Amino acid sequence: MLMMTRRNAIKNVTLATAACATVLPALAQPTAPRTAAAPAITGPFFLPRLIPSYDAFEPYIDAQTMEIHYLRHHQAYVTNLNKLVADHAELKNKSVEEMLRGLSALPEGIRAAVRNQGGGHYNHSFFWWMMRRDGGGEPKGELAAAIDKEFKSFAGFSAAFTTAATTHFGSGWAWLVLNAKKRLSIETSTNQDSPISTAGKNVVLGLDLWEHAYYLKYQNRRPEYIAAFFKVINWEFIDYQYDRLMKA
Ligand code: MN3
Repeated sequence: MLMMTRRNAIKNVTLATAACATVLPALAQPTAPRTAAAPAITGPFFLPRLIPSYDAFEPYIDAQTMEIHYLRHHQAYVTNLNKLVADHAELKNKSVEEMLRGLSALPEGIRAAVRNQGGGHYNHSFFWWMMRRDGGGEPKGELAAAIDKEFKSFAGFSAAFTTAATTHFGSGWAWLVLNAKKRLSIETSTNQDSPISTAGKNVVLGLDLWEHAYYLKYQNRRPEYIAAFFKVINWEFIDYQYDRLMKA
């Protein structure tokens, strides 16, 4: 477990609520000893406690990658976002989701920084939810029907998602997005750009395509990493997420 005060733990739950718009206690995953202490935590935003253990997704996503990705990369977005908020009163009292949905309303001088650091925090907070130990398989219920309608079959969806993720040039993310008309589509974004910065769009599923997400284990073999991700997808959460967005 991360060494954390009860107060911080409560704040982290609050953050998870803000970042993911939902918390699913039923999906709480088993905990296991972590291999490194958490960094000092300051500021209004915190690393969410969403990873059961760094080796939870072995052998598909290796423990060292998870630890560096979570404690170093995600923490850096959190730290930088906190610096921004400390320096800019107009960001006070906004959730990271509000910032990203309202980028155009922000002063031009800080827009890119919020987009990058806030996007990094939001996307990663979501990403940890999207995976689980013994995950994989296929969605059920309404999402399964919607995927069949849009992509003919789950195989059609996974093939299209894999192609988009494989051919995306450079760093970014691959997404399954629900648009304002409640239709599903696959898209990719560069850097830490989030689909939610486009009006009416919401994220159903996302995959981190930055090399820091896979290079230690897969080096330049991004297609193998994408296939591995499909083995750990937390479809229970994705199904719930889709149902919630459809009712919104
Ligand atoms: Mn990342």
